[in-house]
Amino acid sequence: MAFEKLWSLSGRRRSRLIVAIDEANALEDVSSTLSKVEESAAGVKFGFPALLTLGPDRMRSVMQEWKERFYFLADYKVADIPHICGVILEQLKGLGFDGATVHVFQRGIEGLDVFEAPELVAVLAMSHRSPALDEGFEANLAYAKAARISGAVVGASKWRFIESAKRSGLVIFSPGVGAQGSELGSALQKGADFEIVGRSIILSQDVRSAAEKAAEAHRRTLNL
Ligand code: NUP
Repeated sequence: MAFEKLWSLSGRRRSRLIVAIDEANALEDVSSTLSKVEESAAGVKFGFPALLTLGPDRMRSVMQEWKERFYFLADYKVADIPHICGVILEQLKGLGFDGATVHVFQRGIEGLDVFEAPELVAVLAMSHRSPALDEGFEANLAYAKAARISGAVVGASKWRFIESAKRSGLVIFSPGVGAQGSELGSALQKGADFEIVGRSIILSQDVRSAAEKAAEAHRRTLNL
């Protein structure tokens, strides 16, 4: 089953929360940050800020230490020629990531020749105004399905796209909640499976209770 580890942690914690850790202070003391969101989040998302702050060695050891407790999603929106996508995805898997975001508009993902890659999550619709991506949404969705990708990023405010990706059976990850303006739980209500939340938790004075509040809002929305 796709995203088995994520669903298992999600069930155990009654959580549909993935916390994006992009802020310097939270990254410098990353173990403390992880311990504050441990009871509320099923997953953690690291992008370039985490890699450029921690470096690959520290990132690997952090994920090794916490691998039983979080699903780790790599958010590098990989979009290169198939060979290089494969090289990058193998390296991300080697660092300890369980899943990784990829773009699909460039095509070629179906031809990846990789030994071991993280589970792929196609960026189908972003949370900001991104007309070029939105215009290609249905074609990119059909392509992602044909390429046997099981997950999709769809911005929390793009309800029509959430519904469409849901009908296709993809596991949907929605960012754009909190700091970018969408209400907690609003994407879940439209059919998203997980909400990716960063600054509204990480920059809070009390990270632990902000994460717990988000998880509670999700529990109420979905009756978890
Ligand atoms: O469309 C996207 N929007 C988005 O915000 C795709 C993403 N991957 N993200 C990521 O989600 C973004 O890189 C950040 O790490 C997180 C949202 O964080 P925040 O706006 O809740 O702080």
